[in-house]
Amino acid sequence: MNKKFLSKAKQLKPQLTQTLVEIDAKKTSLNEGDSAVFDFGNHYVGSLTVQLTSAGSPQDAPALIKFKFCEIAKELDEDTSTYNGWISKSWLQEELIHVDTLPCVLKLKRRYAFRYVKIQAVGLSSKFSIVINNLTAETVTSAPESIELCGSTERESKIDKIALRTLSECMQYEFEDGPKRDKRLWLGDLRLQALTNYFTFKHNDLVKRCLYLFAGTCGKDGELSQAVFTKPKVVGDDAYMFDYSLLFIPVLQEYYEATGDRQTAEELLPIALKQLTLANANFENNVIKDSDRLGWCFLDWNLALNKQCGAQGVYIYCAKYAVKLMSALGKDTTAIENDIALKTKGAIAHFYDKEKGVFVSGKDRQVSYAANIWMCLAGVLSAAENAKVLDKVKCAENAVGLVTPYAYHYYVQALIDCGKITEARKVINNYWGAMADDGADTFYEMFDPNNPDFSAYGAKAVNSYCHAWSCTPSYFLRKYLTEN
Ligand code: RAM
Repeated sequence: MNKKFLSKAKQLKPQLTQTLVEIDAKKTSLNEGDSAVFDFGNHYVGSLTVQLTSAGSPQDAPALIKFKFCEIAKELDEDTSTYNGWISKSWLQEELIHVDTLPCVLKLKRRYAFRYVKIQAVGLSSKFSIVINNLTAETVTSAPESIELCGSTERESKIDKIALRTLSECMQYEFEDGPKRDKRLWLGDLRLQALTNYFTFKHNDLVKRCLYLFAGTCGKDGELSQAVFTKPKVVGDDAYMFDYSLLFIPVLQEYYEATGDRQTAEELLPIALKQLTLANANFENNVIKDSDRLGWCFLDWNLALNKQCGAQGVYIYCAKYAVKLMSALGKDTTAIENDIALKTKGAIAHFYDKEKGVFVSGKDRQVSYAANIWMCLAGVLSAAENAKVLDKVKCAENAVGLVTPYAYHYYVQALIDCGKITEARKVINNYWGAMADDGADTFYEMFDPNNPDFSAYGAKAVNSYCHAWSCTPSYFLRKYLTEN
């Protein structure tokens, strides 16, 4: 723990703006077994207060009431009693509450992410019913209010609106990955949130706070955790991912570019560079070693994906950001540039399949979008060659596809980098547009257009439907796709 860094992070803790959103429940009356759904009309993050009374005879038994909070309408019908996913069912936003005395003002103290609230009278006596008078959500965010929408068509403006809401809902005391789950600061997610933030909310101190939270919690050897917990006290996760640790470098470089805050850049540069040194231990003859360990490197939630080639791409990509940052700070970059040249050579020799015209990964020489995207982003070939690579992947048989907006972000960026602007726009309109067509108020954690029920967790009841890493259309539209 670096106390100095953590005290900086503490000083930057933002105020949350609270807003009350009320629904008149029109005296909805429920007998035992009945339920009612209340629609707040948009996605919110906050707590809930419900005003309840009883009707009929005097209340001769406690009322046992179930609350279910849903981000999207489809979740309302999800049977969670049979949940068998591999992450905890405690993430399901459900409460079973006894109310001994009616009338009462029932405040549910937890913070939820929701648009819909389903209230079910699970246990009452036959002599009385419960009556719901009013629901109030006390919503919270640290995002500054209202940003002008951007987009060259109505559809794009709609995508922008949803993306902005996604980001602002995830802006709390930190940049959270998602307000339903895991409600915490993740490094890979932070990168995309920060990037979009510079073009939208410009809450740059929140990025700074998050940089110091990571820097203040790095392990003894200097490795940055994949995520940081801030409650009950600040602590780094005891898990590390190859790509996430490295992505601290672009986060820092882009922060410096956006703010000119040289002091922070100088102070955190050694930690950023340390990630390269540590990552280097995974290479042999300038080719990254493959690993079977689940979660050693993220890239995407497609569980079939081999990460070897993509990981090397991430390394080179991040090393180039280190060069950019060091050059801006007037430091000598020779050693890193030499390293990049060697790793680039290694990448082409080991992963590039000349015949197929694509990069392949792992001992089975897997062709995947993710591996090729990262090799393009790393720029191991020229932009013109990258354009061909991306075309080839599309035609490749059984190329492993992408299942998260996180991975789709990097796809769009790769397309833009090799000049395929029209195609990049198309991907945004099709992929994020499909979620908009699905009725999204905020964009999802995972979304596979070919398999709407997809969940990497083995059950979609725990999927998050407001996930910040999906907010980047607001970045792309402003930076590349809309004329001022
Ligand atoms: C999910 C988290 C987060 C992401 C990790 C890899 O569990 O919600 O968004 O960074 O996966």
